[in-house]
Amino acid sequence: MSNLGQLIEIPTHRDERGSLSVAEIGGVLPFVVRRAYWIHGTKPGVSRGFHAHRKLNQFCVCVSGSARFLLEDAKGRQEVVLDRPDRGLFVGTGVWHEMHDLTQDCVLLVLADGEYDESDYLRNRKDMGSA
Ligand code: T46
Repeated sequence: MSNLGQLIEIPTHRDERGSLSVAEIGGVLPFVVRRAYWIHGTKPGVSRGFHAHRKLNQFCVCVSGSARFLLEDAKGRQEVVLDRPDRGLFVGTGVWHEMHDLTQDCVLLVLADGEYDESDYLRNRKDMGSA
């Protein structure tokens, strides 16, 4: 199977109060974070994404609920379900990604290594080779 998105266990401190997960440089974060955004309140049956990025790298965590990622590049496809706040998915440049089956309680946190830039989006699968 193709390994387009890297699943990463996030160090988590668990005690009698609950849990605290940490993503930091030198730990699980492979880049300096320049932007954070989160997707929530997704309507039932709605899918999102459907693009790749030319330069952007991202680290995605479902801090609540779950979502199914479909990842694709010229070499293959991979499906990943994110359903734990202590596990992240690294999605690098040039990887087509779609998010499906977001639960109503899904809060999908995304940490990115760049600011928002519409020109970084590849929205046609046929342009994937040019990333
Ligand atoms: C991605 C997946 C995982 C901004 O103005 N600033 C931002 O930083 C972002 C991320 C979005 N927007 C605006 C652009 C659109 O008008 O928010 C609106 C919704 O964004 P979009 O349709 O791109 O959302 P998704 O869920 O399809 O994709 C998002 C990210 O845009 C994308 O980079 O990799 O989540």
